Amino acid sequence: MLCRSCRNSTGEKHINITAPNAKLTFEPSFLGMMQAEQLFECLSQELAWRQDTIFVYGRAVAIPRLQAWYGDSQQAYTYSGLTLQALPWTQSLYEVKQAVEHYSGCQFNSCLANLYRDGNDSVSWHSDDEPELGLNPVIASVSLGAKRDFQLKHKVQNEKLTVPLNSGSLLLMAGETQHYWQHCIAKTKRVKSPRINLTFRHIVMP
Ligand SMILES: O=C(O)CCC(=O)C(=O)O
Ligand SMILES: [Mn+2]
Repeated sequence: MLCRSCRNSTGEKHINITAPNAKLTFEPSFLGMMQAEQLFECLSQELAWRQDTIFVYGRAVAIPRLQAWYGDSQQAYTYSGLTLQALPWTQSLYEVKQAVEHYSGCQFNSCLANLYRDGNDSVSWHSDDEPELGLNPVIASVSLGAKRDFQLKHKVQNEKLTVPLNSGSLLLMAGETQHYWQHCIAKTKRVKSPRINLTFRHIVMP
């Protein structure tokens, strides 16, 4: 897998998003349009999408999206009382991981994949701050398919940001971002088509 940014060594396409207590780098064309489209088709077939439920106040609630968890062997990830055991990397997911590592200079050992079937699917406000991600984690987020707004809000200051995540884009969140900011993908009537998001993470083994 080739990514356009890796071939273009000028680095001019990076957007460093300036916000307090955040380190956000956005690369709108990490993958070419055709490449992103092919990858979307491939991953929508290839990944083991599952409908998970979480427990909210003791009640099982279906989460509003499908997801799948991949990674190096033995990786498990727990959030909201749900533990996902990592499946072994598929060939195409592994190639994306390598491209993201090459671009970012960071190593990742797992990936949470989300499939938003349409604008009715969402992820609510949260930070990627689970203890197994360690202090100041780098989260690398690749988007494929429908464009969705990634919203961020500062936990203390009255600051908000919206990054429209287009197909083929890469958003890197690093530094103190997860301590100070929450993010979400809100439901929207505007979007009728599906989107896949891949968040590459490094899980610290206990
Ligand atoms: O779909 C996205 O862009 C965000 C997904 C996300 O925040 C997560 O999986 O933790
Ligand atoms: Mn997140």
